[in-house]
This record gives sequence, structure tokens and C-alpha cells, in this order.
Amino acid sequence: MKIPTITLTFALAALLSTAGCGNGPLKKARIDGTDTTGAILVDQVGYYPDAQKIALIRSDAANFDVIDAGTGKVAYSGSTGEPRYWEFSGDTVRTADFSQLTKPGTYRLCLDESEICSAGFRVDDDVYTDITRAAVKSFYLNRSGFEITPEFGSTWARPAGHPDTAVIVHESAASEGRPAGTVISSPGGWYDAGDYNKYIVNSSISNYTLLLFYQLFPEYCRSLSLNIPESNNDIADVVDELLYNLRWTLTMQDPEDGGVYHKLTNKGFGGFEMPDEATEPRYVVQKTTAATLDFAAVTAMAGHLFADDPSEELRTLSVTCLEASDRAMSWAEAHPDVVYHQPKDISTGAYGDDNLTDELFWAKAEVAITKGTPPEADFLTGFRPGTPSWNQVDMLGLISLAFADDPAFSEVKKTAAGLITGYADMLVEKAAASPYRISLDYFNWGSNSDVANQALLMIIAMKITGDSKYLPFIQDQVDYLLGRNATGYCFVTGFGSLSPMNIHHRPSGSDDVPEPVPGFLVGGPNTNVMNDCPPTVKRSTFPAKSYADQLCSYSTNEICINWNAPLVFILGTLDSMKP
Ligand SMILES: [Ca+2]
Ligand SMILES: [Ca+2]
Repeated sequence: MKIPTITLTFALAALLSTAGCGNGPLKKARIDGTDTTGAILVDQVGYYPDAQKIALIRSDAANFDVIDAGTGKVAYSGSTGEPRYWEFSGDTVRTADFSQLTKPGTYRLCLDESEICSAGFRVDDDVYTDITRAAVKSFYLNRSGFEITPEFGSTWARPAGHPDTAVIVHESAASEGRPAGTVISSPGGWYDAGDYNKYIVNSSISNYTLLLFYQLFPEYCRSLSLNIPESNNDIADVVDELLYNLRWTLTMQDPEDGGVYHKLTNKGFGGFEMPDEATEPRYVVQKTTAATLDFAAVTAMAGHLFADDPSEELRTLSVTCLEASDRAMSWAEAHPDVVYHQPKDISTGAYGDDNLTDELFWAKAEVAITKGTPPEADFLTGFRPGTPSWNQVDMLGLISLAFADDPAFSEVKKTAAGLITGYADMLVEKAAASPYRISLDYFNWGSNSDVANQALLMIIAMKITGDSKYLPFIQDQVDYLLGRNATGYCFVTGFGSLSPMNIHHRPSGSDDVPEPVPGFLVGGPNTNVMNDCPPTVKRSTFPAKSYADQLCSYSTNEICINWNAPLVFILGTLDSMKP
């Protein structure tokens, strides 16, 4: 946990500096003091030396200093920008731009000539390395059916739970070959979120995002060591980690007809207990078109991506994935509109979705790329770009088309690229107009993942065009998630000077470790109250402040694999750019 470490560091620094000479009372107060007013919002993890560095100030301060956190010496002074009101937070903020400060170090930002100073933050080349590793490693720490040992899990070691080698076919999932009550094996995979269940639709977008990360940043992925059990094989650890989930999804396909079960679940959510203590029966529930199309898309993509990989294991897996994809597509063609209906005796996440046109688009796009057969000329006609989410996945297919390397795809590739950059440019315009400098202008459940996915789209646009105009806006979205937001929290567990401590995550809420499992992005502000906490837990009526660091608050403080996947993508992109 970083909070005690940083406190210790500054306590030590303060001690050393008072032993020196010529430190006036103000300088000492600046080193010791912290901003308890919430007036200063910075990226609490830090900035690259040559990056845009903009803090937001919620006060009338006209000037600011950036001081060396150890000595109190002023490293940079500047004036704040014009006050701007943000309707989503009810705040008036000014910018404090210290981009010109490029010397590596640990700093605090102080207002006017006062003792109101931010906590320390770093400027250095490696500021995002640890947090990127932690963001990927959170998937390892959320593995189902897997013992987390102290060697790899440190304080968060725990016994294995949910082996899922004896899973019951629920009556909603019964087929001729597998009648209700049949026992099947479906081990592995990640727990989806704060609960212990596993859902194909949400796994699919998560797997896609990590596969895309490997596709676009292969060298960086190979350089990123995670200290997981597979760290010494010939596969990039990011890929090892996603394979743990991808291989589970393969077991969710009925070998007889190719259809894919919607989820593997307990009947209800269950209490806050450790994985090995949660031993209620597990079921596979209803095959659906959404799950099967999503599965077909991801297995096609993995099959294509791994076909020529240096690793023999991945080349072998590629063949398995391509066969699985074909069989899933056949089932989906025969069952084009089977939507999920939650059975009466099941109350876990539904991930229900009535609109399957985007799932079909995604699967068709991935299959087309895999087979080297461009889609029909009107495939992109009327396409409306948007921010991807678990139930809106056509953008994933569009991104894949924009990176298709087969010359036969040059036309569709160009159109796809234009649609993505057009949308990303609109996001950039919104961010430029926003006092908090983010493109998001709605705050639903998991709003932080929408911020992350919009940053992902800006990165895709930067990759497509090679235009560095996107970079400061990508930084702005990252800064928001890491502390420069209206709540003042760094939204990634274990990082920042103010970080969520009470996440809605069963292992974190039931182990003996005070600090939550690190590296998770919490859902963040949510306009919808959802009545998940007792009335004593108050949330702001302003959307961008409607957040509670409370275990009960699954509407704002849960974690989820499809939220962490874009976090990995955006932090990893920035980390890959370090010199
Ligand atoms: Ca490895
Ligand atoms: Ca959909």
C-alpha cells in the first residue's frame, strides 16, 4: 500500500530538512502540511518529464508554486487560469499548468504563498510502470480456482476457491446431449467483479481489450514482467494472464452444438467470504446469442493473432480457437435472437442485452479478418461510432478492421479508420471544452471505465494517424482517473495519496489485510443511486461527485474485469512511451 510509504517518506524528508539551515517556518510547514481542503487536484501517481502537467485548483488562488517535496525549495512558479464552472461537479476550477517543470523529482503543489499543498507526486520516466504492472496483476489476484501464493501474491496470498470441475447444467441450459443436472467441468477464468461468478459477455470485451493491447504493443508486452507463475515461459505475461481467462471461455462452449453458456454462477451472490469458503453449487446457465457471438469474435481474433506467434503453445491454441469460433458462428446463425432471460432461481448478474446487431457486427468483422475475406461493400454503411461497453461491442470490430493487415481489406480499413478518428476527434473537442478536461459527459455505473475506454479510442486514433495531438488529451483522461477528478480520489487501489480502501470486492472485504487488493480501477461516480448502501451513506447530488468509498457501494466502488482491461491498455500505452 502506498499511503503509509509516502507518509513515511515525507516525514523523513521533513526531519532531514529541519536539520538543515535557513529553512523558514513557511517552508517547513509546506513540507509537513497537506491539503485538507480538497482545493488541489493532481495526478497523484505522477507525470513524465516531457508530459503536459496540469493540476486543477478549487480556490481563488492566483498563483501557485511547485516545490521540491524533500527540501521545500520552489522548483516552479506560475499563475492559475481563468475560473470555470463544471455543471457535473458544481465546482469552479482553475488550471495550474507546470508542464515546463521537466526535472525528475518528487514535488508538491502549493497555493499562493500558503501552507496549502498537495501530497507528493513524482515526475519521472517510470511513473506508470508499477501501476501498469499492478493493473494487470489484479487479474492474477482475481483468478478463480487458483491458489495465490505469497511468492506471487505477497500479502494477498489466499487458498484456491471455486475449482469449477463439477458444474451443474441448469435447466435453462439443458440440451439433448446435456440434460439438466449433467455435471461438466469448466475451471479457470477470472472472477468477474466483486462477486465470484463468471460471465461470457463481460469476459469477451475484457479478453478483446487485452488481446488488442498485445496486438498493438507486442514488444512492450514482452518486456512487462508481472511475477506470476508463468513468468519464466516464452509467452508475454500479459498474454499468460489473459489465457487464464480465454481458456476458461473455451470450456463454456457445448461441444455438441457449439452454443455458449451465458454464465457460470452460484444461484445468488453470496456473502463476503473468501473464495475457498464460498462452496455453494455452481451452474452453467442458458446458451445465448450474445454470449455465442462474443465468444466467436474473441476466438476468431485470438486464432488470427496467435497463428504465427513465436510460441508453439500459442500457435496450437490458435487452431483450437479457430475451430471453436466456426462452431459458435454456426450455432449463432441457427439461433440469431436468443436473448438472456434470468431464470427465477438465479439472481446473479444478468448481463442481459436485447440488441444483438452490434454483437453480430463484431463477430462478422473478426471472422472476416481471420478468413481473409473482406466484408460486403455496405458492411460499414450507417455505422454509428460510440464508446464500447459490454453490451455495445461493434466498435471492437471496427477497431480490428482499422488494423487489418491484409491488402484485400484496404478499402474497409480506410473507412473504419476514418470513423474511429472522427469519433476520437469529437471526444477531444469535448475534453478541450470541459473544465475538468475529460471527454465524458455522462456518469453511469462504471463511469471510470467509460473515461478509460474514451482514452483508449484516442490512443487508437493516435496509432492510426500517427498524430501526437491526441497525447495531451490521453494524459488528461489518465490524470482524471489518477486523482484530478471532483472526488479527489486516485481511483486505482494501492496507488495515490487518497485511494479507495473499502472496495466492493469479496476477497478484499473478507481477508485480514486492511489494504484492498491492489491495481483495481473502481467504478467511480454514478448518477444512479441504486440504493446499495444504508441511508446513512450520503452521496453528492452532483454526478461527478456521486461516489462513496464504502464496501456496500457496488454502484460506485466495485471493481470489474472489463473496467480494468482498458485501464491496462491506457496506462500500458503511456508506459510503453517512456524513453
Ligand atoms: Ca510469461
Ligand atoms: Ca448489444
